[in-house]
Amino acid sequence: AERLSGKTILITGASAGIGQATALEYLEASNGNVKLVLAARRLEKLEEIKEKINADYPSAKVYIGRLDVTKFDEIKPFLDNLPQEFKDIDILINNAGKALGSDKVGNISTADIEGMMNTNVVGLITMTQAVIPIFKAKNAGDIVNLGSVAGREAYPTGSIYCATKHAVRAFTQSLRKELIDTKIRIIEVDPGNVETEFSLVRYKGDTDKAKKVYENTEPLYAEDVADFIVYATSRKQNTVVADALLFATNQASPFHIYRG
Ligand code: 8X3
Repeated sequence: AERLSGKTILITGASAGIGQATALEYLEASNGNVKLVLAARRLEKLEEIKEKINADYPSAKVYIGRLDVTKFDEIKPFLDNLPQEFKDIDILINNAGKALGSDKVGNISTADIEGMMNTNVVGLITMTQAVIPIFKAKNAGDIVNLGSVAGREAYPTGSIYCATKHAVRAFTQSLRKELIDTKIRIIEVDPGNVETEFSLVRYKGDTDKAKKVYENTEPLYAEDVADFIVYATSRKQNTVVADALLFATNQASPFHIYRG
């Protein structure tokens, strides 16, 4: 879309899944006419993605950088140290996030609790706080926060993950209200099941358990969510897709999934 032309887009968790797919979708939608800042912990993965992008879209400008959003002190320096031509961010995709484990309350490890809280909540908040001054200075910019159906409906064995996504939702709503007198758009995208590394991470490498989540379903894929994110951020400036719940056609809640 023409509205995306020349935009600088920062994506966290860009090495895989929805983050990676969103990077590629922006390139496709703009014919390579965007500047991408791809941040993730796995720099090797980002290097592969950059190579592929350089081959497919020679005109595209891509900056990759190692960033762990749970290293809160590194977020602001990451932005400050961006090459000049990537500094003026127009769209922030707060995508980095994860579920860790499926234990019931009483058995959840502190490491898992902190892993989810620090990534999904504190990391997202810290990144947002770091980018907001850039947006306020030009009275423009889009923030897309990746929530989840888990931020609307809490389910057993997901207490912490659900709590983090409810937190994302509350933070997002407050932020949108605070920015009511600006042109900054705050967008929340809440997917249901999406077949990515998500379940493999949740079940800590148990491929059988991870596969079962999507078995006999037609799930959403990362590309489908990416397609929607690009749609949401390329609406006319007077329109904000404030809030969207995104399901595969055969899903209606965390536990209403048709398995034909
Ligand atoms: C991921 C979807 O249903 O596992 O956010 O919470 S679910």
